[in-house]
Amino acid sequence: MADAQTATQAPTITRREDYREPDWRVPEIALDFDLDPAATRVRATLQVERNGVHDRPLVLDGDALVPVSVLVDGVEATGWSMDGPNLVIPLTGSAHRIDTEVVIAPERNTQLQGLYASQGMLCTQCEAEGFRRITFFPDRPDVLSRYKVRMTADKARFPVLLANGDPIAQGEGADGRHWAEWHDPFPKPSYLFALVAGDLVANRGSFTTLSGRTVELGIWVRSPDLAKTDHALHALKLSMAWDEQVYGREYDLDVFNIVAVDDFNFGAMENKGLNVFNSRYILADPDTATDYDYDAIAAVVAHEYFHNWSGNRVTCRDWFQLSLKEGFTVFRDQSFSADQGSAAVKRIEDVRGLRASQFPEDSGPLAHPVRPDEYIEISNFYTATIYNKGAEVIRMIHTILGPDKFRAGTDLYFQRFDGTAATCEDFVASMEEASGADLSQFRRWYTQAGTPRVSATLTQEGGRARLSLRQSVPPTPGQPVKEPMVLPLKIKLFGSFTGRAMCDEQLMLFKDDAAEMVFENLSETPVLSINRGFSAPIIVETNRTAADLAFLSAHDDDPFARYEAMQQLMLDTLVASVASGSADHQPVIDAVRNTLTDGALDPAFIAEAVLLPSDSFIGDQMAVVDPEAIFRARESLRRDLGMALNAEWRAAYDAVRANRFEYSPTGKGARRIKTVALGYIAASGAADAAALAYAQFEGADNMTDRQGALTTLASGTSPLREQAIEAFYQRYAGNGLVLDKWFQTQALSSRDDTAQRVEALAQHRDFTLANPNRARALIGAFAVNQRAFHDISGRGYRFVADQLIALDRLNPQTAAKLIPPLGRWKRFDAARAARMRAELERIVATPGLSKDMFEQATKSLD
Ligand code: 0A1
Ligand code: ZN
Repeated sequence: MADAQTATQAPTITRREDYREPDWRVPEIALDFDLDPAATRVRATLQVERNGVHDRPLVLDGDALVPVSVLVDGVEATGWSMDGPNLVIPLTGSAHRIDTEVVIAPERNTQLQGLYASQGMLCTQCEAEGFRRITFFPDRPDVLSRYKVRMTADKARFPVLLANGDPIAQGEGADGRHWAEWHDPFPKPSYLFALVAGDLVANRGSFTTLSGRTVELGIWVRSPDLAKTDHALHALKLSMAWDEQVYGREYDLDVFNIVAVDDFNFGAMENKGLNVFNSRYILADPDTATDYDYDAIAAVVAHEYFHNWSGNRVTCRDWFQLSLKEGFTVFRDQSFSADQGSAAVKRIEDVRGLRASQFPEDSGPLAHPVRPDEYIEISNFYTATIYNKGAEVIRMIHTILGPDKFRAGTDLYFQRFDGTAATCEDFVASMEEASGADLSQFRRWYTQAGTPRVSATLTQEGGRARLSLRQSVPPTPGQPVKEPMVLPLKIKLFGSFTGRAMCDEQLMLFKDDAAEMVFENLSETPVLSINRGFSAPIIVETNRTAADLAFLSAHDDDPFARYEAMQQLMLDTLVASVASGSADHQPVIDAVRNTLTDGALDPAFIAEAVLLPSDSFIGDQMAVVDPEAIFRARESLRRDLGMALNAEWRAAYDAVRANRFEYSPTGKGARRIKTVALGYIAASGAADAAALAYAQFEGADNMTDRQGALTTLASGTSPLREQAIEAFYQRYAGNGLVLDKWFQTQALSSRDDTAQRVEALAQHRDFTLANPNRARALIGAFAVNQRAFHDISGRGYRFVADQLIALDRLNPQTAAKLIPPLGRWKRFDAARAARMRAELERIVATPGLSKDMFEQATKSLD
């Protein structure tokens, strides 16, 4: 394996402070591909220019490439040498033409970086450092070039040939081969290069831009999938219009193509004019995709499209600046999705996601700042911190500046840095310059890791209330001591008697270790609503009672705060129950009844609000996680909620039971509440629950209802469980994306025997580690099933480690992403911690381990 290294070799650490401008620039590159899965010949012509005055040679990055020929200014070169994987060419002048030729084997590329084969097509993935697996090049984001690409391939196998930019010419060659040429007029870094060759068909559309230009759109898939592309095409058009309206950003080429591929390490990739997508984020029809899938498709299509400006037109100077494009673009796609449906529900989903993935990362061994200081393998830094915390940082700037000044800031940023490779500092400075705000202390959000904690205490004396705040940021690896952060806190008080607001919402910028806020002339006892809308990505502890929380869950006028109050009430109850073996469930039952029967509320919001926090989020609140006690406490509360509100759940269920599928906010809300209600009916132990679930499973006219029913059955003990699992498998045999759901649903089951069943599923004929979606569906899902993974026997740890060691040989990037659950050993009891560490040590000791895995596993042992 190319980037294999043994654990004994010292890893190369790349540091942000070592950044230096490139020695050579490459304003032009022409690539000529003779495509063949077994042996693709790549000829590259680079126009190189010396950058500044120096005598350093041209160093071209390579990864597992062997030069067939090297020419300098048209003449066979002799002075070149290899420095490890890289090609070093001494040059005397200030500008030269370099020609290289290599041969690569896409069909043997199991890493899925560079040029690879997937289901009969050839495609590329170059971010972050995949281009060097295709040709020798200064593979760093601050080298921007204009690309001309020519592809030749067998016409029958690869009738469609796509690359970045606009199509220029095409024609027939000899022996059944044909060719096509594409030119991209916009200078771009190599990580945005893409080509695709395959037997594909397109769902075509067009979009007329703000200034009246027509853009031809194409969603390219294999022909059986064509009927599943309308939703993605529609989402693309909505995204193009939204970016014009909200950010004034217009698309710039004549064509915009998206290609769906089945084997893909991440979600999708924003290559200029030629986005390549994991097919799970393109293909949808009601029978095979859930509402969650539909929403995710729209969000990812938007995300990749928005990168055309935030990422492509303005790119990153180096990979430490990754959040410059990712945090900003996630904020943009979140805002887009919020504008398409319920903004409140979207915010709840985003915060739930942040708490499930970023908060644990920020409190564990892999914690790093939004702008990291060093890395061994950059692929390991495509994290929830860079993406989701990065988005929260941009959201806070938006909150502090307000929408108009924020927009003035982004206009300035895009105008000033268009066509360049910029830094996070450039972004923040643009925001300051356009708004007049001082963001100096705010910059700590880019440099300090760890989730800030705020304790908020409200005390009352007569008509006056005093809010006392304290903040702290916990130590993280390499950062033992932290400075106070700027925390934008949205705050409001409500009267506990009338339920009325006692003041307008205040935006407090909390900047010091401690602060106070005084409220005068209060006519009744106030209840505190704080961090409304989740205005800062922090953990807040308050002195609010169960009664205060129940009150807010019914009266707060900010839907997020209302949801949050309910979550906190549930969490306090569950944590008390884990600690003492039981707790008073009545306040939760009353609050849930109140919300569930409030006819003024959006059903989609109700469905979110009445869901209990996950096992792992409950675990995150505890000093030592006890997976069994958490599971018992949660099941007990679920059962009591199910029984006490039996009539209400059934009424909610019956109200939407006969709905026909419609993809709309109302339709989605109805389906969501339906499956949540079904879950509670099953939790109550009702005799008819399995039959009800099976009827929903069988009669469903959409995947949301069908998978929802399967999920309920999969955690139960009814014989209908096996029947449903088998029927689902038969119905969707051959549909890879739906089979992923089949594996995932079983891996997430809360049954006692999940670990055994998952081990058996790993032997199933449809299981393969070669497809990242399939590996994530079984191994990734199982590793976040807190109860099953942390089985005291340690079999869950052993199984995951075995799988990751095997996966690392094929696909280090995907394997390394699945390490974090094992790295959480410090949060568990001594017996579990020892077993988890033992598996990490076994991984580190594996001969030929990739540097991706080496970095994740060794850091996780610290
Ligand atoms: N830039 C993409 C994410 C991405 C990163 C790396 C990849 O391959 C190793 C693929 C995609 C995005 O933000 O969508
Ligand atoms: Zn992105």
